[in-house]
Amino acid sequence: MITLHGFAASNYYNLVKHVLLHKQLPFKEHLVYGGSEELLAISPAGKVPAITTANGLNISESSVICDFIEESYPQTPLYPEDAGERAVVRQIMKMAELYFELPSRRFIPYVFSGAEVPETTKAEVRQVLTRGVTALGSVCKFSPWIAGEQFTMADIYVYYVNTIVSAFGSSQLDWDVLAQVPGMKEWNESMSQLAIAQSIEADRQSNMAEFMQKVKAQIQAANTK
Ligand SMILES: N[C@@H](CCC(=O)N[C@@H](CS)C(=O)NCC(=O)O)C(=O)O
Repeated sequence: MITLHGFAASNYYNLVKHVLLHKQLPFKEHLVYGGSEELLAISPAGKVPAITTANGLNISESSVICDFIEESYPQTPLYPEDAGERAVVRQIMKMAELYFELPSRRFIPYVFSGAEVPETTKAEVRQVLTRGVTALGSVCKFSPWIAGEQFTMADIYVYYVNTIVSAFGSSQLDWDVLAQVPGMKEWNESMSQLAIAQSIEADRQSNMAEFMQKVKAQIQAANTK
């Protein structure tokens, strides 16, 4: 059986969990936070999520885990059969990671430490997000799913990326980023209604207080060094 390592407040953790639930694969959850030796032993970069496969192999990096799950458990496929269509799905995922997720994450250290975000950082993030808006606006179809008629890995991936983009877009940039991509808000709303998304959201909320305590403890430890 697969073990999923990490914590439910993580959007990356949640996207992998959504894939496992969508494919109805049995898995165990192992609660482990960033910055721990325990996590480093499983995930070489100390990042959440990681999985341990049924054969005992540890794998990290969300998109790599998604591909491993799809290749090992092809039932209820999440990628199209056609190589070109698969590339389009992966292109959407990569664009969401590079131009939506990663720039939005630049706010996290400031938000957690309570520091003011410099205007230069805000401008840089806005510039990369603008690239993402243009790119995703051009490749996403929302008819009804993000890459077209088939529900794919990109639907799951981008939905969890968007949790970060909308939270920080509104709180730090006063900008409704998702509204800039025609059709994205409506699609995002349909994704949020899925039973799997709702159960993952409930788990996320249950984990938030403990996760924030861990973050505060890490900041205090770093400040007293
Ligand atoms: N590239 C990684 C990023 C994962 C990531 O940034 N996870 C966060 C939690 S949402 C994390 O582990 N943060 C702890 C840290 O950066 O030390 C992936 O795609 O899985």
